[in-house]
Amino acid sequence: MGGKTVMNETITCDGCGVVIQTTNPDALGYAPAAALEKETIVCKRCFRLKHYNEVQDVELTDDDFLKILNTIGDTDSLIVKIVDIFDFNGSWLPGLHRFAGKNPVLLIGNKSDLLPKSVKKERVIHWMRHEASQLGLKPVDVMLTSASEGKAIREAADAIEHYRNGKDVYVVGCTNVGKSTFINRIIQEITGEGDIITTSHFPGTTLDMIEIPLSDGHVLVDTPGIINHHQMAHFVDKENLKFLLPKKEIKPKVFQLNEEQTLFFGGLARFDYISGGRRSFICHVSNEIEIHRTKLEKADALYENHAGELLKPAGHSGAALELVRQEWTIKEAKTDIVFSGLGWITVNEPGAKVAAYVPKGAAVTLRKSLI
Ligand SMILES: Nc1nc2c(ncn2[C@@H]2O[C@H](COP(=O)(O)OP(=O)(O)OP(=O)(O)O)[C@@H](O)[C@H]2O)c(=O)[nH]1
Ligand SMILES: [Mg+2]
Repeated sequence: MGGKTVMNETITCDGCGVVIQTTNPDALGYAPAAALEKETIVCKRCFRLKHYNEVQDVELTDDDFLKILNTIGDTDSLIVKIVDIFDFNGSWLPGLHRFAGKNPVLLIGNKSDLLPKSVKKERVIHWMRHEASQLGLKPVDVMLTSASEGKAIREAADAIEHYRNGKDVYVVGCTNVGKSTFINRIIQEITGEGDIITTSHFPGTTLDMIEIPLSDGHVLVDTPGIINHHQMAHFVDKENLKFLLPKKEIKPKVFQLNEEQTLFFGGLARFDYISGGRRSFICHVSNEIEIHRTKLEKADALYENHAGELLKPAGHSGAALELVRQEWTIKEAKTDIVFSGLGWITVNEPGAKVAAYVPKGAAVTLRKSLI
């Protein structure tokens, strides 16, 4: 690990994969000439991310990232697809077959530390396998890890070694699912070296492929995450991302609601309980997001007057978001109403008439309960 990554005489950043240049401090990939003498070379953007948790915007587009990933289809390799178990559908990456080609796929649900401790791991893996098959993917195996806490990393590394059959490995997935954190952990397991690759809660941290040499001359490759514009993270300001992404185990909050009561999730989403008698709703959202209860008849005015203040975070600069409403009568016992990227509400008994509101462009869906 470490050392200069020389490909066609270009030097790339060990943190994000971008090509290093030493001439323009404001352009992508800048590093002062002296930095090239170091064993680990990082660009200015990675340096600032790591030390100040501050992100420099880049001019790379979705197309640039797709172009990078499209080269994987022509390889003979193992694909490790990582999803965020907290935002399974939002981080699913529907177009995988387009760039994975015919290569086998190992599916990993990451961020297991966010699920309540009472949840059985086997159940979640079973649920993931079922969802994957519904979405048209037949993975060679399904695993559940916590890259940040180092849980099941050894098992994942062993599975990768087993399924790669002496080939290269590409780790792919949506932005922010924890690909780089996962690879850092694997490196740590094997070599003992600490965080080499830059990770952050900002979408779009890794900018190009980063090759990690394996013992047999093959490589394990970190890739830039595809940005899913439907994810909640894109509706809030950078400084509010930290409220959105949970860091710790989610504590389910139970609300006993009467008919015609409303819950607000900060200023980002709204849930109306319309009819079905007094009943309980179990909310699984980041502990940092405040849930505010009110009467349905007062909800519109409350949002109009207090989005960004009482109901925060809201949209950019605290502005109210254009929330789009969807209504259902819950038909199945144990249904989750999923606010993509924000969490979900579990409804245990059928018969409730409800409405959910999310920012225009974000997704809200029903699913068989995860927990
Ligand atoms: N709770 C929790 N957070 C995690 C875990 N793994 C990664 N994270 C956090 O998720 C965020 C994104 O992690 P990265 O490793 O940068 O994600 P990535 O998939 O490489 O993102 P891109 O490079 O943008 O594609 C960071 O804030 C990580 O700390 C995990 O297992 N549990
Ligand atoms: Mg990354």
